Amino acid sequence: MLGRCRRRLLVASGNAGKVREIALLLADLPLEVVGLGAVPDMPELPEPYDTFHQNAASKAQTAAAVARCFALADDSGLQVPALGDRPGVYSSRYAPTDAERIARLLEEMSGLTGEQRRARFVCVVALADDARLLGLWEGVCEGFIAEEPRGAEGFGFDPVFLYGDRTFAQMTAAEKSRVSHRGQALRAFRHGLPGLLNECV
Ligand code: ITT
Repeated sequence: MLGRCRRRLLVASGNAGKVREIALLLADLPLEVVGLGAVPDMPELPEPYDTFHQNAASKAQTAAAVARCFALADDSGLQVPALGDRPGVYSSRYAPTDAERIARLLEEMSGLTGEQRRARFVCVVALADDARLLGLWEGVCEGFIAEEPRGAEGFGFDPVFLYGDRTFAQMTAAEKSRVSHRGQALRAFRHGLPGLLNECV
């Protein structure tokens, strides 16, 4: 039934930083990995839910139904326990730009020290085919929020996310992906993929 779409995987994300990381991690798959640019009539992919799982599933299912091929979506965000796990699933809507999101986070966390600066990134990736959800995979990465931004790599909150003694923005994409929430989720996805592709022939 799914043989027709076996070779094409749409990465259904409008976030260029995510797409770069996902493309790197899927580079050697026996699939043609394409971005949203390959599907000009794709509508906005809304995130109406308050869980990463539901939003990732919804984005993947909508994209796969429109593009009529496999679609992979990523819903992710930063949780800060001292802020009640905010901004969490609302991370991309926390402020209009990456710089403003970082400024707001540092402002909200001013006065917090030590363990109070703990944070975690969460990523859920979903795979769908023609509106049918095939699977969900999750990754979590624990760290701390730095007092000020450091580094120029990556995207989003990377300049303030401390993993060990470096921020994610001080790591190469390959170094970040070895430990990151997205790297973990995509490695789990890759592990499950051969079975899914066999089922889909
Ligand atoms: P798509 O829905 O089109 O994929 P988006 O940016 O709207 O793009 P999300 O709703 O999943 O995606 O929001 C994720 C936000 O969480 C993102 O904008 C960053 O602010 C933050 N984020 C997620 N993963 C990150 C990472 O690896 N490094 C830095 N910030 C990250």
